[in-house]
Amino acid sequence: MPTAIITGITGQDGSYLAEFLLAKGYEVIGMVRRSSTVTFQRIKQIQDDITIIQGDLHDQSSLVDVIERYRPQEVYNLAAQSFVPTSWNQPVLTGEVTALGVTRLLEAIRLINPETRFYQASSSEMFGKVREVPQSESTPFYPRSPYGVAKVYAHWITVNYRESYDLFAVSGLLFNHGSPRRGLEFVERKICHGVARIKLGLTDELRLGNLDSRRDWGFAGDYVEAMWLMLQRDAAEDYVIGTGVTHSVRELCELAFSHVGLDYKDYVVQDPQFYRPAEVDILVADPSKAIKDLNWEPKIGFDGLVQMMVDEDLKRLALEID
Ligand code: NAP
Ligand code: F7E
Repeated sequence: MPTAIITGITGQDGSYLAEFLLAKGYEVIGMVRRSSTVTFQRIKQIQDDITIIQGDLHDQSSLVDVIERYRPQEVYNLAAQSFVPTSWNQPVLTGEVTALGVTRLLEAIRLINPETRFYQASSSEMFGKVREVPQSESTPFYPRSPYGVAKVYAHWITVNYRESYDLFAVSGLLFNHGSPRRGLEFVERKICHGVARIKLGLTDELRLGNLDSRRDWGFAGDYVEAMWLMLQRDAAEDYVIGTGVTHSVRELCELAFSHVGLDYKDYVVQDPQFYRPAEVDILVADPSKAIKDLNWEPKIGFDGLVQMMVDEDLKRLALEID
């Protein structure tokens, strides 16, 4: 039975990846940081099937301890300060966790168990002010936030450890992916959750920022399979993962509201507090390398994702107010 360690297992992607690896017969070890409150909401359904160990990307010795104790075949580094606006408020913390945390983990692997295969959760935010459309593995980076800058560092340190020490270390350049487990602060969940609240009469407005920015949104459950596929290859290479289709935040609003028979113009209020100091205007993936090498394709598209998220939030909220 292969062993995999997932950092960030309590996050959206960590929970889907853990379920995916369990179904493949892996022993799954989830690294979680200490918190005064329990953060296991997304993994409660699999808690008896996984092992939880404490560790923090700030703390080198905790990472050494995790690698030493489990000597995993695969490590998936999903932990990060992942919310872009927070990265302007907490740029140093974002750099410590999202950038330097990766070096700490790679060092632990290099020193203790260099046979371990390593996946780094890189991001389309690295393309930022895009140099070409669509974005592929060879598109130059131009990050627009401290988060994007930290992810560029994390990407290059992963490439560098592969080239310097011959580690099997890969970087997955994933475009936006949501799900009913997405954090409430990210725009697709904020909109779908807001629509459900409005439909159920819990509120009568939804305050948003820039409606014109465009993203390539996919379903998180599809994207964790691509992470795993990257680590099953003979050679370590980096891959862009996305749907190849882009939509504006406004289009997302239109679709989510119309799914429940409402018009977004009656409820959405634009609020300057949600605008960013520097925006990423358009992202759209060219996933052709992943389609060819990994035989990977997204199963759920934009419409299916948005409808699933609205329906799940309607169901959940209806139960809560029952
Ligand atoms: P998420 O829901 O925000 O989860 C982040 C995880 O990181 C949580 O489990 C969090 O733990 C953990 N974490 C934060 N700081 C930590 C620290 N210092 N030490 C250990 N763990 C820490 O993020 P996600 O959407 O699942 O994304 C997973 C990864 O993919 C992230 O690296 C993100 O930047 C990257 N990514 C995401 C997308 C996307 O669209 N979702 C696209 C491209 C790349 P707590 O539960 O304790 O907070
Ligand atoms: O913003 C606009 C906002 O915060 C998307 C993370 O998972 O994906 C995510 O980063 C767009 C931006 O995601 C609101 O200005 C308008 O243009 O959902 P978001 P993100 O910044 O693209 C990448 C790939 C990651 O790696 C990240 O970890 O939506 N927008 N109004 C808004 N965004 C938010 N959050 N809230 C609003 O009210």
